[in-house]
Amino acid sequence: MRRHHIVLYNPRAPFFTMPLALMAVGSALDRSRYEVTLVDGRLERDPVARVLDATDGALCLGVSVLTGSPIRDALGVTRAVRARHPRCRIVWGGWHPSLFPRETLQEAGVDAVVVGQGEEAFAELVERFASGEPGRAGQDGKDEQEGESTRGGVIARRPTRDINDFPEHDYGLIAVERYFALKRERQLDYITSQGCRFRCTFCADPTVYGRAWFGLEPARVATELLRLWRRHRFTDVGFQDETFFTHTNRVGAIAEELLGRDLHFTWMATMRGDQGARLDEHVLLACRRAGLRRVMIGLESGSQQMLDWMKKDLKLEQAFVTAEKCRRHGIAVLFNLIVGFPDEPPESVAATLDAAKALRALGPDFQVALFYYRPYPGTPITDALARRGHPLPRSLDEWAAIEDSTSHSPWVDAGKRALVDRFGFYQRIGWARPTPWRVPLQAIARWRCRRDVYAFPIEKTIVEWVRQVRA
Ligand code: B12
Ligand code: SF4
Repeated sequence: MRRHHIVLYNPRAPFFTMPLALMAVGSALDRSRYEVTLVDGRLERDPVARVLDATDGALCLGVSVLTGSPIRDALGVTRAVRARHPRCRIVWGGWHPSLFPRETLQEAGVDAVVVGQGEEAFAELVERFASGEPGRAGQDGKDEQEGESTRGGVIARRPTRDINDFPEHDYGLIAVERYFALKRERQLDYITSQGCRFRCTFCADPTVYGRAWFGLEPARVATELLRLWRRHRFTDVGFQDETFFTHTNRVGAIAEELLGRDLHFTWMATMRGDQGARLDEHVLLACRRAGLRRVMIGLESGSQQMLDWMKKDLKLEQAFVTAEKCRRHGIAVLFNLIVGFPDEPPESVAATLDAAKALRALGPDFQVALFYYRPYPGTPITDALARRGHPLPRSLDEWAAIEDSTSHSPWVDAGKRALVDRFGFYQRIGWARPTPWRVPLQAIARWRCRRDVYAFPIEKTIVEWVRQVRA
């Protein structure tokens, strides 16, 4: 029997994390009936040409779309395929279409949107396309009405299921070695859970997954990683979960399973500031022995008032307890911080920079990354902004441009932006691992940070100039 061809497209993005979402939906298709090709825009010189070629005669193109610049790329590919291959059904899934299904269907090329978890919904859609049931494109585009859409097209949504019910992700869908080369390390990306139990008001996860959480069985994680390691010989794993450390017992069991299989690679995972503080010492030790080298913590703010406002549900002290515990066990930490929340007072920004300094001073293994707040959709903060009349993007094209300018986050004035940018530079240099050329600069950088003196940033200008000349 001839297999139908399904093409999956991952838009261009700044990093080379493996396209786990499309691997998940592609792996859930019946491969005896469907041939799956995954195209990643980040790996292609001309993504549109590559997708046009791949979709020639294909039944369906599935596109994974995050808010921001990936939308622009997704639109380009979608419009080109719609024009060249009008019979190929086009389905958008992922975070942005999940939050704006109806608006996404306004785009003429999109025939269907999958909201939330994609495995089951996409498999069902594809079955329907294959059998010619509703959702089938005519020569001139959409010709069927169904689901909740008002303009034609389908909105497919299935109750979130336990991810243990789904098949193993097929890494054969991607050119694993190319990702290793682009990342400049043999790091495999892997995900052990979906959803999050918390309720931070700047984050879309509670909206998309309704605070549900499902985690793979520890034995399955270790078995799959062992199989993957035999095939790909990676040296590190990046666990891309929202919060890997959600359940202490499960994390401990994963560590024990890895140790039991004598797996020798390091790994990094996401953690909340409070989770580390609560984590039993023996579990953290087991993780360390099993290869844990670094955790990434979204601390967001150094102001307790701000943390309470965004319902982060953690005490600042807990983040410091976590940091100290990690230091004792030789585990590096990257803290992500955000400034410029709506109406954030200057004292709160100052408190965040102070927390960043204190954490950074723990040693070169303790890094901080500072981001500016942006009103991403599907979050209570953004909804509140809309209610008070703050202008927000309205179309796909406008959401695509949200990262292009500062106009969507006007709560940081030019002065504060300069302060944060300069602080970011000096803290990076000041507490980085010393090298002969860095040492004199480090003394100045630390002095500046300690005293909050960032005027006339001549060292910053010189370093940036040298970097530019070298590039
Ligand atoms: C890896 C990652 C990235 C990578 C993208 C890698 C890639 N594939 O291109 C990078 C680092 C580039 C990235 C960027 C951004 N990211 Co990001 N990222 C993640 C992360 C950690 C993992 C994504 C993943 O692979 N998950 C595993 C898969 C299996 O789950 P999934 O993505 O939810 O996919 C399921 C469904 O969504 C659906 N689905 C997804 N795609 C498709 C496609 C089709 C056709 C179908 C049918 C279904 C479907 O089915 C999948 C299986 O159930 C998530 C957090 C998380 N753990 O999910 C954040 C997350 C997706 N990112 C987020 C954000 C905010 C961003 C940024 C907008 C901003 C930022 N500063 O990080 C930028 C995007 C803009 C840009 N310029 O690229 C938000 C999403 C918000 C949103 N509205 O898009 C998340 C959820 C983090 C969070 N909690 O806020 N990110
Ligand atoms: S920011 Fe992290 S902890 Fe908070 S709701 Fe989102 S995924 Fe969960």
